[in-house]
Amino acid sequence: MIIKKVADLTENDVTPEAIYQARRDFMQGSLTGMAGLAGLAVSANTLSAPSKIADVDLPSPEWIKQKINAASANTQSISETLTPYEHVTGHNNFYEFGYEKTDPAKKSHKFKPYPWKVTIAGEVNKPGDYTLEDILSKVQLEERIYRLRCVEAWSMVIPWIGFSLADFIKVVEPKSTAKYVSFISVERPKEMPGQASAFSSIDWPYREGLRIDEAMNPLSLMAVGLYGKILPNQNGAPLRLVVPWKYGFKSIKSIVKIEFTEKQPKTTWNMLAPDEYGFYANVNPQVDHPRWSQARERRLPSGLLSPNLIDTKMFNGYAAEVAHLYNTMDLKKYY
Ligand SMILES: Nc1nc2c(c(=O)[nH]1)N[C@H]1C(S)=C(S)[C@@H](COP(=O)(O)O)O[C@H]1N2
Ligand SMILES: [Mo]
Repeated sequence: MIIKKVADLTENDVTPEAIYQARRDFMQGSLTGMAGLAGLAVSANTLSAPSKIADVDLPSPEWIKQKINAASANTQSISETLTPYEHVTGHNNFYEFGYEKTDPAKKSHKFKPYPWKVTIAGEVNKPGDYTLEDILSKVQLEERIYRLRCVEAWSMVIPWIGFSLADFIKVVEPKSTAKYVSFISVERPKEMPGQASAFSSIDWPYREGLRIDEAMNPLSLMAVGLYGKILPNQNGAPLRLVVPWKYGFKSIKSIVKIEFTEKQPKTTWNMLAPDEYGFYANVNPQVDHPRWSQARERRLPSGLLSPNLIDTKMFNGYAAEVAHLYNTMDLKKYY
């Protein structure tokens, strides 16, 4: 592989995770690679014309719109510019709907996120099925502006609407044996063309996990909206995790199950390529991905002429809030 200077990197150099995996499968002679190869040409960002956020009205029950409207406003000060709505909702990773960045926006119309329920299982005193309405009646919604840093070295700044994961965890009362929290995404191949594809290299459903102290950190957010509106399908409707100090793949979308476990749970990208994607996946400019540098990132919107490269910060700029969680760990080993 040709090593380029970071300044010369374009989207085509930083191969999306799944396409890389498909290419690797192909080299090993499996059928899954064929589709991957066909998809190798990563399309340029052809985003549709900006929509006025005020006009955005996604189909959803009235009760959730009201909850989102009543969410308390963001209070932290943030000096960075918000990534425009059309980029936040037009450039996505959601492999259930396809590998291309524009697939989730284009191919998620059939997906029906309401009504919704989440199964709580494992080491808790209050397991069971919780409807979304039930969950939202027990927590407070607020706006939080977070950076989102994808492992592919692009990033955005997104105003989420959500609730503190810790607040909901307290509701279900974990036992002392609960050391990890595992999250599972929805599996609906009839509504999700990426899951229906025989060429997908992912073993569905998508899964992720956190250590319980990471899950309880005040920064860990469960999002139900963005830009003051309900979460669009392509961003993980109706309920997704946002862990801003970790690479984006930890922020699992469309969650249907949360299980409290004694052992570290399996996670999708780690299962696919353990040398490249660890369980921890903390944003760290000093620990490079085996195939590219993590020292810098392209802040979207970014184009060929104005790539908008910025330095990546330790823990994505959240070191003050989370560095203590990893005091005794070698972050090169636990990447
Ligand atoms: N279920 C599921 N969750 C997922 C993904 C996915 O493919 N499936 N992609 C992850 C990756 S790699 C990133 S960068 C973020 C992107 O979130 P966004 O599309 O809302 O920006 O979602 C994460 N959550
Ligand atoms: Mo990502």
